[in-house]
Amino acid sequence: MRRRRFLAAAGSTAALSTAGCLGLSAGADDWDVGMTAEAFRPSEFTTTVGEEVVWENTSSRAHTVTAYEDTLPDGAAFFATGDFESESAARDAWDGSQGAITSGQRFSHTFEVAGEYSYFCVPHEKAGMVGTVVVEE
Ligand SMILES: [Cu+2]
Repeated sequence: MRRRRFLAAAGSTAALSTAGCLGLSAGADDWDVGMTAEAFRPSEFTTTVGEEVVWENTSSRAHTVTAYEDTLPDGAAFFATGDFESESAARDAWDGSQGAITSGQRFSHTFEVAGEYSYFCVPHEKAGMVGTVVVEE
């Protein structure tokens, strides 16, 4: 989504950082992956190494973005809303709000290793709320 890069460049450079949960309110259409009640949209997103991917909770429900740890490419960093260090920590901590991003909040992750990354939403995994980020060289 090239448009986001242009907006990010033209807008406030302070708005986006490498921090995990940015907590910005919905504003410019400068995110890559949105969310519905039980799905990531798009469910598959392609980017390139070193690019920041931004998720925004465009729904009214609380969600998480949590990597499937066992499927990470070799050498790739684990990522999750709530800054958990592992998938099991994120699952264990879930109580309805721990690690969640709520409506209008954002989460970002910069992918430094090429490959395919699968992730899910802790409370809605069983409903099929899973996604993939494909990171190309
Ligand atoms: Cu969810």
